[in-house]
Amino acid sequence: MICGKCSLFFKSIPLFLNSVMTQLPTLVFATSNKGKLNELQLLLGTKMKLVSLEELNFFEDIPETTPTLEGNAEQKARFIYNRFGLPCFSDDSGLFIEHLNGAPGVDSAHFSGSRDDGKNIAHVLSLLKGVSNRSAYFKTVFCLVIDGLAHYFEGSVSGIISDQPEGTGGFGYDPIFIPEGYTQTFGELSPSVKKEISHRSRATKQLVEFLQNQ
Ligand code: ITT
Repeated sequence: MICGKCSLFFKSIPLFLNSVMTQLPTLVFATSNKGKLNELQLLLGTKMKLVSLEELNFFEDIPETTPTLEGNAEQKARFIYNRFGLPCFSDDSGLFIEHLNGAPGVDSAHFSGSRDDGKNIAHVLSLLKGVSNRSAYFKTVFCLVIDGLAHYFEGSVSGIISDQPEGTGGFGYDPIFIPEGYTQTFGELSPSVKKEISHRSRATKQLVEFLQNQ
């Protein structure tokens, strides 16, 4: 059983009755990105039930005003922890492109000036037009807040940026990211490949290990 502290809180909240009945430990995931939520639930399988912000009837924008993934991840997790008093974790992630000196990085979600994935992809491809160095990596930082204390977990995956978008799987920049050792983008590869090698899967393994040792 994972982390007694994480499952304690739902006893007082009828919303989580299903989880109580299935005896699954639950943990709030402080994200409004459905792509991340789906991936995390796939990664955790039956180990844990994630509680989304939607299930908490929370639909506000959480401020992300620091210059680092770590800072933003902690800002998001603490915001929700302070609001609901529940253990929770967040994911701040980004695509870091060598030729662009690490951009879009922490600005990945709105690199083109909007949160539109298609526009963000088009902006990256226009900046890399004719560029031969297409090396990049995805990095994610999780911040878990339990009992007011912040714990961090991270993962990254290296690869290259394709010449054009390929595939419709995943979310964000997946259609233009070809992970090292593969010839297709995350958008084309089966979700099981991303589940195995992604930045998020690496951070998730550490999170699960930490919770199992609580
Ligand atoms: P939350 O803050 O609510 O979690 P967000 O989309 O704003 O959602 P971030 O601030 O961490 O999340 O932005 C990260 C952006 O990087 C995300 O919007 C995607 O465009 C991109 N990204 C992150 N992980 C990705 C992945 O696995 N595949 C493709 N793109 C990804």
